[in-house]
Amino acid sequence: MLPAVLSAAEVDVLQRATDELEARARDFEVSTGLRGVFFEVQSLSGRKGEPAVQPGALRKITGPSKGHPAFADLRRSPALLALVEQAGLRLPRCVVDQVNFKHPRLGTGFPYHQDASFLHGDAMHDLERCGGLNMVIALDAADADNGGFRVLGGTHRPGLLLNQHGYDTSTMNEGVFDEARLAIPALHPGDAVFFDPLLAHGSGPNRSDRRRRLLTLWFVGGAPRLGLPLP
Ligand SMILES: O=C(O)CCC(=O)C(=O)O
Repeated sequence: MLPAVLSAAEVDVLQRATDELEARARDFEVSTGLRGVFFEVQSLSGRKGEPAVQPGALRKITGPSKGHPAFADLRRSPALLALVEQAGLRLPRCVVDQVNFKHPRLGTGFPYHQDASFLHGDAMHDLERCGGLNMVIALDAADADNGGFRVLGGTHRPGLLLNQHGYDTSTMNEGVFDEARLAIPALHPGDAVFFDPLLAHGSGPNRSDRRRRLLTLWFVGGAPRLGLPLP
């Protein structure tokens, strides 16, 4: 865990950018893609593919960098990339960016999973070849009560569990990974958790009256291939 990876001013910019993207989805009743950004709605159960619990209630935005310059700037932020390099990943490039929402009393959990199982193509190839590092950054204070980020210590060691797709997102995927070393770090806005793409993690429901928004950024190592544009 790294405290204050983003300053209060940077958090403020990203909170406003999140509000702007959220406003674009205010009438959405089902998950919808819009100009390269995917807005996944929050259903009552937490299952994907079900209607929004109320119009505009979101669970996740995938690719906010395609919809707002503040996220595009974050993705290629020299300060952030330098931290990732210091953590041991050479020539990092960001391959995934997302914002996850947990609305007060409505936000459901994210089942335990390993992010690496959701990479493919060039990104997966570079992960296998050069390694990777994933990061979450809190946009709101997060703790066990409002669905704070949970990690399952040591679960990266046995490697990638196959066939993780298609799990029921209304569950926590209990019993799949070793939960003996569960940790729920209390995060302030701007604090980050860096973790191995093989480390199983997730989060519980928001049982509080406080909202909880979390950025996720996935990096893989290795210079971009010659002739291919930077993502
Ligand atoms: O938002 C969270 O608490 C969990 C995020 C997560 O596990 C993910 O997006 O892969």
